[in-house]
Amino acid sequence: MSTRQDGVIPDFLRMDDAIGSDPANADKTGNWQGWPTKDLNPVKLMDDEGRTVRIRTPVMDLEGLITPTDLHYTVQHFAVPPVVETDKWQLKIHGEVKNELTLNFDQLRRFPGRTVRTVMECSGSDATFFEYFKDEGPKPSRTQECMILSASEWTGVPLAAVLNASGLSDKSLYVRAVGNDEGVPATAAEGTKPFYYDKGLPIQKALHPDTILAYAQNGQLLEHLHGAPVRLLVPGWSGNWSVKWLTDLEITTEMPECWYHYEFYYYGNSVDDPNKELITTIGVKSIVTQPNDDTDKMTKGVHMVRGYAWSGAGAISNVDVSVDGGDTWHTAHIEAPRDRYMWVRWSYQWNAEKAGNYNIMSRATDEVGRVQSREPRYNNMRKNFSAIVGYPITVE
Ligand SMILES: Nc1nc2c(c(=O)[nH]1)N[C@H]1C(S)=C(S)[C@@H](COP(=O)(O)O)O[C@H]1N2
Ligand SMILES: [Mo]
Repeated sequence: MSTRQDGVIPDFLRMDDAIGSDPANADKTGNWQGWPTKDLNPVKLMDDEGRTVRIRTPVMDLEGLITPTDLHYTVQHFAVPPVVETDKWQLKIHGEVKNELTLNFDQLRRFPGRTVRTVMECSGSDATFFEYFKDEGPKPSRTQECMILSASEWTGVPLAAVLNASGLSDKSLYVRAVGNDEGVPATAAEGTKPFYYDKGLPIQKALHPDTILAYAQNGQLLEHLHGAPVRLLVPGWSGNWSVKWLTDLEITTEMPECWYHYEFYYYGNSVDDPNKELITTIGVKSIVTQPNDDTDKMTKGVHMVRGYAWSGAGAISNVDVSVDGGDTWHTAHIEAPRDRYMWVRWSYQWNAEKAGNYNIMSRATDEVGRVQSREPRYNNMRKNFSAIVGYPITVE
């Protein structure tokens, strides 16, 4: 990168207008390019070498729709796998196909590209609210804890293009996507052998044009923590389907028995529940970000209530806001665009004229008619909390 040094300005940086900076800036601290933005602090976990291995997103402090990549949450169940150089990477497509394929990075990028903007939510996001709703735990602070929820623009090639090139048959019904990270889950039965993270995507979702093999995020090649060189991206479905560090696509006739299917990311009452349900599409959900969830007092007057709303099943059609704990609801303004997989920002102008106690809530509805629920869908794994949360506020 070229910077101005010792008063020598290379020709390509020269412009006709004056260069320099207002003298007042000399007193200001901070990095020039970033100043004077508010410092955003994701919750982070480091490995022994001081490298970031886990990130939680400060959603309460975000503006706009795209989560900057360094604030985008990360989840991986096993240790972060070794870095694979892009030019050494290979993807094997095998199993129930006419031609088994091995693609390198260049060959993958010869397929026509596609960019998808989507919210990504981990099934474990907001899990502590299940205890809170049962009066078994304190109220979680999304501000303090940050969230396992983000949104990005992902660029890659449709998985369908690669599958079609390998030749599918009537018997090609699932795509088992395998990552390069290996381990044994902490809760696995004794004697469980180490395995690579994998998920078995049904062919219908695999062939959807928005399901992509992504190699870039927010305008840059993927970072290692997000699954470089190439990851699967399954918009609308819970984050755990978007397998990172892809090595293999195994096409199968039967649903493959992936450990994370019915041992971890499922709905049920217990591990032995005979009616366990695989978690796929994410719920319809909204959160209030302003006032943030650590605020309990406000002054009389006009306040903007703001937040995000999203759904895995379709665009958001409606957001309603209540300040009286759900007795009466008011239509919030939804800020464009309303993209199919993205969250929307919404706002509601609240004229808090009278002192007293209030309880702020938001309720999202999506285009297929799903309405955010008051009661959580309880399940023993505490997955996919999406219920309406109330925020008590005293106006003084
Ligand atoms: N290979 C691999 N892919 C994975 C996981 C994993 O443990 N290993 N975790 C999944 C889960 S649970 C989530 S929520 C998303 C998170 O993607 P991100 O870290 O890029 O945000 O990745 C998914 N893909
Ligand atoms: Mo997740």
